[in-house]
Order: sequence, then structure tokens, then C-alpha cells
Amino acid sequence: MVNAAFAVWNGTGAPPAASETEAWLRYAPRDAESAKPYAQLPSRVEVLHESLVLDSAQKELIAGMSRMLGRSVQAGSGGGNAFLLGSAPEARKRVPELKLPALKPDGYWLKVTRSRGQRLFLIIGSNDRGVLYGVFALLSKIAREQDISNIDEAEQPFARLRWVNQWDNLDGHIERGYGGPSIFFADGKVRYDLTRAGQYARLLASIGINGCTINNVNADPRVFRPDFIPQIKGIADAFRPWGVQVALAADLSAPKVLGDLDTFDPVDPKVAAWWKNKIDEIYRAIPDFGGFTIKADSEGQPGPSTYGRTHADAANMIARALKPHGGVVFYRAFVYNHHLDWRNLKNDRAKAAYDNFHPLDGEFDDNVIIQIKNGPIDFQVREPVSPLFAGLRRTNEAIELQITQEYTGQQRQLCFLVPMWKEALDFDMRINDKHTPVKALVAGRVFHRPTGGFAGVANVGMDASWLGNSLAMANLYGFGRLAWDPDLGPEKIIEEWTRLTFGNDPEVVRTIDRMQLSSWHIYENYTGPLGAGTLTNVTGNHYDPAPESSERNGWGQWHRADREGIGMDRTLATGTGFIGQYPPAVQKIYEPLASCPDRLLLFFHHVPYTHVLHSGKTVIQHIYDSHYDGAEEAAGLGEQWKTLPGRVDEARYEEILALLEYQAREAIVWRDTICNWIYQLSGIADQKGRVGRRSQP
Ligand code: GCW
Repeated sequence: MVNAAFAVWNGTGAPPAASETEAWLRYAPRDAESAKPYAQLPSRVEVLHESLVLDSAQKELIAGMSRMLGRSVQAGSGGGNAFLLGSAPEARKRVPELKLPALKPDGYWLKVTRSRGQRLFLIIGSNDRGVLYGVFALLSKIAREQDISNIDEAEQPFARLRWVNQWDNLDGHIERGYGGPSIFFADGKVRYDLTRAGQYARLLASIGINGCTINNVNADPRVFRPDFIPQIKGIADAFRPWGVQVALAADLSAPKVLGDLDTFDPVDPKVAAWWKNKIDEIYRAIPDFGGFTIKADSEGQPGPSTYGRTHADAANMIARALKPHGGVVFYRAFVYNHHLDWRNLKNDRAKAAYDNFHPLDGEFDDNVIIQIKNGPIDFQVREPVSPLFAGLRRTNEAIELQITQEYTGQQRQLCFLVPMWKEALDFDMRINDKHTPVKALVAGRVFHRPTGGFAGVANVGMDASWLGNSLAMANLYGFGRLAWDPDLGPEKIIEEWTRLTFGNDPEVVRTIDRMQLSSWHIYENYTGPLGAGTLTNVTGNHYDPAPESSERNGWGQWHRADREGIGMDRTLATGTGFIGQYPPAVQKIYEPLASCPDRLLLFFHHVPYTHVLHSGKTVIQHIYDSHYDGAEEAAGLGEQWKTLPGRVDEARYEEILALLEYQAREAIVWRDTICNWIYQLSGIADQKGRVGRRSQP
């Protein structure tokens, strides 16, 4: 049975409606009353110098103002009131009396001023991209009915590198993509029509994303074939007007598998020369190429270990060829042995990233960034932060967050991830007993690194709503906003997004915000409790409940549930010793049962089912209760949505309702599967007598 709500556009037939594709850039028309406060805004938009990006900025401002305010707004220079768009030096020439704030790369300043009798609305950037970001910020304020009449606001990005990764294969399929086929590739080639690539770049620019790796990190070396590079240039051309750099995932064995050399040993000068030539060739076609994302020696990807070399040998060899062009290497820390012996209780996949990369600290070149997943396992519903963030002090780092909901409902279930990411970014590593939140580490602020930042695995596709569910777009939006300013709270981010996506009706905003903000905990409640992992089908679809699939295999996503108890003992005292990878002050929180927070208990400790949590409940009763609560809360999401007919357009109302009703049913499947499993394993009855009975959906 095909449920219309899940149907994705396959790229043929009528393209989806523009508004859905525009996501949070809808620029919905205003009624006369709410347009009034903006009546004083100029009707002329002047750019202070010519460039592709400024041209986009100008067009965006004109389109956004015209659509929202129903005004005729024109481009052009001349006298009278105007928006002035330009870089700081140009603005200074034009308005010499201006006192400009200091702006970092990509930063902007919005300022209303008067000069020679003209009322000017300045949108000044440290560079062209900054101007574009300023325009988007201004339009967002208008869309959200903010007062801008006397604005004086300078904004700076928290970190330099704010990229998304797409796991797109050249055949058009996206690994862990739930929004339809690739917007970049089909049938082994770059698509002829790259309209969606351009639209994607516009969305990315509107949230400050400045780079995009377009192909899967399980990389296909064919992207380096001479006939492929001009095709990638097509994508770069679609991105360029929006200031988004194109980047590639690189297979380190390319020199060999493409047949040019008989080796890919990173210290072999022939190999280095091959990469240098290849990189020079890329830059001849794409002068603003961003660089590479590299997955090596992981899950079957080739890597330097083939030749007994280190990750630093491999990363630096490529980084040196990129350096003269200003390119960077994001080298992924997601390196682990997926054939671990599960019988050995000291083995622990969580230790792998730190074990592999901490010893290399200080050996990476300045344009290498180690890209670290937020948690030490793999995007589970609840993990502690990776200790590697504190384990690199002379190396650039970036946090990898997963926008595509691989383990968190695959966009068919609502799970707003910003609160989870925010917890990771705010987590205090207490390095040398000083306040050292993860966000400051990844931005390179603690150890004064030249660069660093954020990589979000987005995996948007050809589906009209990009991710297959318009509510899931809050995750893409939120990723960009956090990468720009990780001090923003989830409440602020979701309020922005909801207003931009659904309008300013207070009832709609309140309801959708509440649903989104509660959704991660709800999902956690009916899937994987207390840090045990998602309890999903680890060896299969990463979606359905299948708690036994974690065990007795080499993948290392073990929860170690048996007749007596559950949880991975990662303590220093009796377990795998993983806790020892954290700074001492953090070890002190996680090592003793007395201070380990309930929500991560089973990540760090193996305890009997009768262990009493800080909450006062036993572990087993918590598992039962949280699953029943979660299933009920999931049903509540649909109920909340049902208060909105007539306030949300019908198409989206119906589509989302169908998804939420489906989610409520899935939550019951999860609840019953997990509760029955743990009941059979433990033999301990649910105090409330629910488990083991036939469920009443
Ligand atoms: O979680 C795993 C995914 C793989 C992915 C890998 C990675 C691209 O299941 O599909 O491969 O992570 O991050 O490299």
C-alpha cells in the first residue's frame, strides 16, 4: 500500500509546488495591517559593487519585500532613501562618517541611518557572503513581524566552517536519505537540470551554511575522473551565487582504483603528485572549491592502514595539495573496528575515535579538521558527547551532527534534534577544571586553533519538502542556526522556524513549538531508555524495534541486556575504561553510580533491573513506564495537531496529520516490542500490570 503522505517525488512528472520547496523562505504575503510597520522601508535597493553573491542578495531582498509587503521595490542607484548593500570598505567610501563595527568573515551589520538627507538602510558585510546573510536576516525579521525601524545589529558567525554533508551516491540513491533521490546525481552522472541544487544553496545560505560536500563519504572514486570534474563544476556554478562552496568526499584509494597508479600509499611521492595534479585540475574548473571530506579505514573504506601509515600521513598529504588554493580537509574520526569480539567485555566501540586520533594530536596540518560525531557511538537517541572533543588540543576539530534522522525515526516520526545538539554543544568538558563547553572547542576558541566548525549530515532529496516531511525541516534550519550561533536556545530557534514556515498565528506557533520541543524526549521514551541505545534494528533498517540485533555481533552497539541486568560497563573500575577518556572532572560524574545521571546510566554502567534510579524508580519499571508514557505522548502529538485545521493550509495539515497518526501507531509497536522483550528477559512484572497483556491500540 502506498500512503500518499510518504510518497516522494521521483523526479518525473509535475514538480512540487514552489511554496513547499521554499521551506522557511516562503515570504507569505502580509495583510495591510501587519505590513504597516514596514511602510517606511525604502523602495530602492542599491548594491555598492558588482558580484554574483551581491546580485543574489539584491534579488532576494526585492523578491522578499515585494512578496511579503506587496510593494514595488526596485534595483538601482540614485538619490533618495535606499537599502545599501555592500562590503565594509565600499560602505565606508559611500558613507564616510560611518563607524563600522568589527566584522569577522561572513559577519554582517544591519543599520538604519541618515546621510545627506537620505534615509539609508545599510546591509553591510565583512564580505559578499556577509551581505547576503544580512539580507536573509532582515527578511526573516520582516516575516516574523519584528521591529526593524531603528535597527543597529552586528552578527558574527561563531565558527568559520559551517558545512553540510550529503551522502549521495552517483546512481542517485542517498545513503540514509529519506527525502527522495539525489538532487545532484542520477544514473552515474550529475543531473542535467540542477534547479534544485540552486534552490538548496539558497536555503543553506539563508541559515549561514557556507559549504556542502555533495557525495557520500562511502565515496565513489569516479568523481575524480576527468569527465566528471566538469560536471561537478555545474553544481559549483549553481551554488556560487549563494556563497556555498562545493566539496567532495574522497576515496583515498582513487589513484589506484582509477588505474593511474599501482599504490595509494600516502607517503609515496607518486601518490602525493597524483593528488596535487588532481586538485589543481579541480581548481582550474572550480576556483572556489572547498576541499574534501574523508572517511578512511572505516566500515570497509580504504585508508592509510593498508600501508601501515597514519591518518595524519593521509590527511596532510591531501591538505598540502589543497593549501595553495585555500581548501581544507575534513577528516572523519568515525573510525572503528566493526568486527569487534563481542564476548570480550573489555572491548568497546565507544573508545575507537579517541584511541585512533588522540595519539595523533598535533600532527595534523592547519587546514585539516577532524570531524567528530557528537557521540562516541553513532547518532543514537541518547549518547554522551565524544571525549575526543577534549582529546585534541593542537588539532582543528568540527562536530558532526546528523540532520537526517537515521536512528531517530527517519523523518516519518517527529524528532526535533536541536535540544539534543544543544546539550552536546553546551556540555562542559571541564578541561583543567575550567569551563570548556564543546561549542568553544569545535570553534577552535579554547586552544586558539585557526579554524573549526560544524558539519551536518543533511541528505535532502528531490521530495518537495526536501526531507520527506515538512516538520523535519526544522532540523536543517536548527542546524544552520546553531552553527551560526550555538548560544541560541531551542525555544528561540523553533519559534523562528515555525513563524517562517507556518506564519505568525500565535496558536499555531505555540502548538507547533510545543510539539517540536517535546518530540525528542517522546521518541527517546518509546524507543531506547536510559542511554541504552535506540534498541533499533542495528544490522538492518535502523528503524524498527529489534533490541537483540545489537548483540552477538561485531558492530559494537551492545547494550548487554541479559537475565540479570542491562547496560555497558564503561567504568574504569570494572568496565571497558571508556570513562577514562574524559577529563578528570567529567570522569567523576560518570564513574560513580551515585552521580551518573539516569538518562545515561545504561551507557556507562551495567546494573541489575532492580537498581533504583535517582528518580526513585527501578530500572525495569522506568523502562516500562517510559515506553507507556512515550506511546501516549506520541498519540498526544497528533491530538495537538488536530487543534489546527483551518489555521494551517490543508495540504500540509493533512500530510502531517497522516504522519502523526502513523507515528502514534509505531510508538505502540515500539512500546510493546521493547516491554515484552525486557519482560521475557528479566522475568520481572510491570507493577502496573500492563506488560504481557494483549495491547489495545
Ligand atoms: O551510522 C553509519 C551509517 C552509515 C554511514 C556511517 C558513517 C555513510 O549507518 O550509513 O555511512 O554511519 O557515518 O560513515
